[in-house]
Amino acid sequence: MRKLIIGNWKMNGLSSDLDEIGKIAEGIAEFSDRVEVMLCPPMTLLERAAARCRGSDLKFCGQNCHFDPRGSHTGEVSAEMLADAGASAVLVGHSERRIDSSEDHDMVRLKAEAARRANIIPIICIGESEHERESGYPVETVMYSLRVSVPDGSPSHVVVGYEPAWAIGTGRTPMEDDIATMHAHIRRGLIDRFGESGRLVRVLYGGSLNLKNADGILAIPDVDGGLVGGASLKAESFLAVIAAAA
Ligand code: 3PY
Repeated sequence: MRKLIIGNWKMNGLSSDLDEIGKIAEGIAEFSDRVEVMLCPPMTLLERAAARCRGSDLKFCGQNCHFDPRGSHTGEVSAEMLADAGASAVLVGHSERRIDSSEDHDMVRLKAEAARRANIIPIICIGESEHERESGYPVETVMYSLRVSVPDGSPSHVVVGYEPAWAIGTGRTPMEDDIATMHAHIRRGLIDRFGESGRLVRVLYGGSLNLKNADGILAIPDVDGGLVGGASLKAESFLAVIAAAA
């Protein structure tokens, strides 16, 4: 299985950054047989970025979607619209959305189902908060989010992102052993629920993944790739993380 690396630009990126996206698209060519790469630019750049990189191996991903295909939801975007703009996937349930927009597991599952209906891949993010970690039950918390956030039905074309919320944008990362334990639990949870197909679901690590820690984290068993925040904003550092996955 090829590793999957996804760059999450969050609320960063103007038209002047399209050249940087072009550099990423050119730079990944040498890794394409070993690593699949997606980028989540802001919505305002998605269509132009996808058009500019057409013909390259770089795929595009939305950062969020609504669970309805269309309707009276001012300011929202549907999975269908993302597909129409050139996205092959969408992040659902990123911890920043769970915190800023009070998204719960049920809503995340509805969004994941909407993505599947629109034929794009839901990247379903789960992970414990600092408080949940300190309460002593981070595994139970993450396993519960996995159960409720991931829809029933075939898990093919579903990706799970394990992102401890306390590691997002903080520069802190869990110990490698803790990442290994959590990923092993997630894998077991997927197999218990989906049988052998649970082995084929890619489980990514996200949370302050950068060029310094990528080698170690991406070598952990059951870490099938990564979600990269700040380090994906520049082609040079993003390509260094991609090289670590290759
Ligand atoms: C981060 O590492 O900051 C992320 O949010 C990745 O999705």
